[in-house]
Amino acid sequence: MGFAILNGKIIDRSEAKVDVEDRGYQFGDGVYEVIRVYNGKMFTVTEHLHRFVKSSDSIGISFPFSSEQLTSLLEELIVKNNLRVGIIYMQITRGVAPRNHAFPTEDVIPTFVAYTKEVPRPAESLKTGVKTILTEDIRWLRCDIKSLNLLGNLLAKQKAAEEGCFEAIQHRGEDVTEGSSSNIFIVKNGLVSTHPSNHLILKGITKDVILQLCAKNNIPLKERTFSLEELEEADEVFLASTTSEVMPIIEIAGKKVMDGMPAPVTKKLQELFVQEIEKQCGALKES
Ligand code: DCS
Repeated sequence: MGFAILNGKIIDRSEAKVDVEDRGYQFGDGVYEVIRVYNGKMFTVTEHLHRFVKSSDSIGISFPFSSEQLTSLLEELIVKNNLRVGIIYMQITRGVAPRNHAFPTEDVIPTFVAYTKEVPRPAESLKTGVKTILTEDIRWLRCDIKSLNLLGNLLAKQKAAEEGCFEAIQHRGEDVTEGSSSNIFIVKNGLVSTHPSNHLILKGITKDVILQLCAKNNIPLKERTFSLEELEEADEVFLASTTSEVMPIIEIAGKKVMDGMPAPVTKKLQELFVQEIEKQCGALKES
């Protein structure tokens, strides 16, 4: 099982226990992050920690570490767990207090937990692409906070799983927002479009890397809301997330995207994304 971090200490993972009155357990009163690890090195760690602190601040949990402290703790955890390719999952909750919806009035120590998991790169799906469904976005209006409350996302992903699909593309009425655990991009006549980073979606770190790669490589990109009709008529569609990287979408609600094969702009961005990983984490093994 390896080791985990509980409130700043690295301990045996089997000893990392949560109180029944932890507010994360009872209310989902907390925030989380997932960081990719390649070759034992964290990818875009600064960006993830920045978003973690921002999510935490936005619900009034004061972050108990400096970014430098947390980075070195996470590095230590990777070494102790001998993690090469995988993820770090971490979360912070408001802490343990007698159950009451309102925040505790006395000082409560937030509960911080982190652990690692081996997760290979999804080599096969990156090559062939994945299938998706469409579902109404029923989530709250602060999707920019990486909250532990994921019920809307879970119901969407479960619906996808039941239909043998990898992801659910959510929409509010006619407007496409994002996947249940990813950001969604379309390509039409060479222009890449993705939902603006506002309260309706999570500002993905992978999305931000793609935005920078497009800017640097003269690939036209616009952050704008696009419709279900535009999604249906797109030349290419792909999703982006920490675990899935730049993942081609080849089918939506039973209909093929063009000829149902990963297409040139998506493939170009996959190539540029791998170069970015290799810049930060060293060469990736051919899989
Ligand atoms: N949108 C939602 C709702 C997400 O949950 C995620 C990632 C993203 C977008 C993409 O963000 P990143 O590019 O920063 O990963 N969700 C994480 C998760 O829950 N597991 O892995 C990634």
